[in-house]
Amino acid sequence: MANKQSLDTTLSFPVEKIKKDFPILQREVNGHPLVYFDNAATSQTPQQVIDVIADYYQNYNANIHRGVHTLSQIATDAYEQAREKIRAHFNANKSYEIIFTAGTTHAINLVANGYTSLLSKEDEVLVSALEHHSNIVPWQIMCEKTGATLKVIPMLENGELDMLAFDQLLSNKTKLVFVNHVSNALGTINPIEEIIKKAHQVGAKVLIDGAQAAPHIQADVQALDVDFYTVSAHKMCGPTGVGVLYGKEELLNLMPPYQGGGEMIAEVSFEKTTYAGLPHKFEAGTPNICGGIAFGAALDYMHSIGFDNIATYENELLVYATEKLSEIEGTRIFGTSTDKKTAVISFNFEGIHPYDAGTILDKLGIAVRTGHHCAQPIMDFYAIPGTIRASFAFYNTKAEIDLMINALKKAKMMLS
Ligand code: 7TS
Repeated sequence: MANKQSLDTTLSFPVEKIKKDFPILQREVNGHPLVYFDNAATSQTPQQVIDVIADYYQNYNANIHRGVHTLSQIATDAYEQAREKIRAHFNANKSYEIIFTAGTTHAINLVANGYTSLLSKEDEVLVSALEHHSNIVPWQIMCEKTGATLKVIPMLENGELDMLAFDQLLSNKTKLVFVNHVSNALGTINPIEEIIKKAHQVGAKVLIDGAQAAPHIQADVQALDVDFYTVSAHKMCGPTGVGVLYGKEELLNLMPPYQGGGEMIAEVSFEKTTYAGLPHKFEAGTPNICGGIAFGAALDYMHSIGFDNIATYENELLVYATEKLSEIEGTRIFGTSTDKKTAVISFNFEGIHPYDAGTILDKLGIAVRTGHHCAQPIMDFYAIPGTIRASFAFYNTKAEIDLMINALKKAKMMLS
């Protein structure tokens, strides 16, 4: 414990105070204090956000955009205020360029569905080799329907994209490019500024999957000049089941609606239905009202800590964990730079299955993800079945990393 104290107080970042905001981090798992290193799968929720969720259901639960009654108006205002917070956070030009979705997967499917009516069989689209399945499969479905060709931007051994190959793949046939801002399996931060600029030079539009970047990096969609950007609230201290698609107004207007239903129409008759304007055209049905409001609260919480402070502190955790892990014999880390990475380490031990190591860690209260991380093409590239992935958040500590390192040494002894 003396070790823990001295390590944490050497940092100016008030991590011990921040940790207290997260009730779940006070619990034990399998008789050990929880060490939660599965933040890339989902982040934990601070009391400040839990309070907003409880307040919604205790005080103003109502459907939105449709009631004249007081509660409906309060809920509508809170939901639209959350949209405005999200707009400000990503520096979108207009709040109606922020479409509430169920998360990143839903947001990507919305765009893939929209472009199904805009592409033809002469067109090409490019996807990076570093993608989560949710930024691969919707485009495969879109290509099956349109006859457009899906081409892959390859990756390099160090976990970065092959940008020379990207240059060669781009042509005036390229209509769309899909890349994540940060790889969920490796943590690589992709050079999206360059990708967007080059894609625009040939007239292609770019969708950046920001699911893994958003908890660590504040993207400015106007400065990036990105066409579409997607995020999930549950990876940034918000609840599950809500996220956002940012899209440029003219592109959102070009796409037909994804789903039909209530609240997305201007007028309905059996002869002809006309659609509502943005954002409602893409928000059919009762949305996740409480989730949207809580997403706004989660952003407030993260801003109270500061995205720059978060990035600096998490990088310290990444450098520390990488150093400690590298000292264990037989460790192989995938995605090797620490300056172009968020705080994610994917690794293996020679001769040990990731699942077995992950199971022993769990017995010691340490949560990591093992497996292919919904990024099978990356595992195929390295010819491995999967990795052990430790993904850190700003409420994690070096002392917790020490616990993981000791547990890994134990697991290695037991399994080899
Ligand atoms: N894109 C990336 C880059 C992701 O990491 C994930 C989820 C998604 C899309 C899908 O997000 P959802 O909120 O719609 O499910 N990634 C992970 C992960 O790495 N472990 O569990 C989920």
